[in-house]
Amino acid sequence: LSDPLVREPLLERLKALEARNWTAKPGLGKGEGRAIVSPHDHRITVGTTFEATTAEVDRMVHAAHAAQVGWDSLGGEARAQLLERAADLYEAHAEEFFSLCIREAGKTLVDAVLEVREAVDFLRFYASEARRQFTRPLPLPGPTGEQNELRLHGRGVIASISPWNFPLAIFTGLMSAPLAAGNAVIAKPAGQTPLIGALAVELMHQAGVPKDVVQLAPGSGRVVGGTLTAHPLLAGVVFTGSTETARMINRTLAERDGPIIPFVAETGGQNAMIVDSSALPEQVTRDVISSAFQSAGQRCSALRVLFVQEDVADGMIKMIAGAMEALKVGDPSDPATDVGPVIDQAAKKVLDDHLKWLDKNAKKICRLEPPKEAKNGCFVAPAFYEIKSLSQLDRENFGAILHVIRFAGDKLDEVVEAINTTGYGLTLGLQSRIDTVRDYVEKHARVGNLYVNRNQIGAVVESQPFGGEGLSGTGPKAGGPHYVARFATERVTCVDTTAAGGNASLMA
Ligand code: UN1
Repeated sequence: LSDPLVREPLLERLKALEARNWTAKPGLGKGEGRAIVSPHDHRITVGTTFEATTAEVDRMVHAAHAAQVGWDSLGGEARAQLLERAADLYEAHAEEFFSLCIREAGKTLVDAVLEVREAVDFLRFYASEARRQFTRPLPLPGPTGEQNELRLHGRGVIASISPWNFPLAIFTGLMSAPLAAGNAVIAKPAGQTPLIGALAVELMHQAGVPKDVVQLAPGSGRVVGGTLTAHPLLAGVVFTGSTETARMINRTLAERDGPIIPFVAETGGQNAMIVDSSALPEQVTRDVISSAFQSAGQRCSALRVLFVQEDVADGMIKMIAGAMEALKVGDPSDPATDVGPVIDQAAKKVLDDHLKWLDKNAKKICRLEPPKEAKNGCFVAPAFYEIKSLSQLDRENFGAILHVIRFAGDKLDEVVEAINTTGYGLTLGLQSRIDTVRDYVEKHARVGNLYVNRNQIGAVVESQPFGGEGLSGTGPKAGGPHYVARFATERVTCVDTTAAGGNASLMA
């Protein structure tokens, strides 16, 4: 993108795509229409979504249930090939996805490119997992004359409930892992970003995944999410979003009729970075800026609380504040923009309220100005405040607000304990050149992803399986070796291969 020969023609093609009017419709039926507007400028309408009603969701689950056995019996190899074909189609339609990521979700161009890359990685990786675990039975030990085998099968219909902050990547991950395992999927995109989800599902169908096997269910959490999770035919739920919504889903699952089913949730975080006096200041500055402010801080992996050893704190804080001043906040379709809008007015209000609280209870270090066009959009410019202790923050603040706390060099154990005490356990950054410090943090910090001497966002599928523990989610890790099997049921077949069959042993 830094090469004008690549960037300029791409920007022209993206400009041309702005004329498109997009639609998201439930898999079956019509539902009710609602306009989707751009978070950076509410005067721009990106398209229309038709929300699924309770009756439509019910019909979709029944159709998916009827189609699932056929999908499961295709086997891992055939499903892998279809997911790989979908990955090719995603790549062929990458620019439409860029355009939608920018306009519907307010992503910067760089984030839009990363988003499509990650979605394609999920499709290819879960395809390879279908091949690895779902094509041959696993032979199990046993005495001579007995053959034992374990096979993985899809469980049935899985509800895939995904967030707006990765409207393509996470949407695709949560849809394709259960598909790889032989399930039918009802994919509920976030209320803010159904148009991206609609294009994704359309490409799945074009790739050859049957229409009833993967269906789009746009709509509200209450109507679509509520009906899906309470449905007696449902065989599992996979969810990424807030910890509160995960609790609500858990309650619905506990009270519903029907089988006991798995719930895979990836939720919030209160992510910290620990910087000691052996860290390299330039590197810390670069990594803090991207961890805290890229994607306008709207990543569950993002850095919220920076712990800096007091001996180096003044210098570090100054360098970070200086680097913040260089960030450009504004229109996400401008390739020079570093920080775009937040997703909607409700998100902005929560962050603005937190900033008001910080103005009263913390020390302001740096706060950028929102851009001129802010009045038509949802902007919360990056902010940096010093607080006294982590216990002052009672919840995750999902935006570009960074807090810093100083700690004494001999109090590393207390810092790690404070981080564990939040109950969240998603990402943790550590900037230190001291091996014993790293060993200590690795042993004691209860987090899912520890990043040492680098930024703490942008987990790569397969190389850095992603997900937390405690209030941050159930696991297994997305993009990791245990994820797809979580959506499968295990069946063991035991065959007596002696001539006499099973009765011989009864008579002996
Ligand atoms: C999320 O924001 O919900 O590592 C999780 C990363 C992303 C985080 C996704 N994969 O930054």
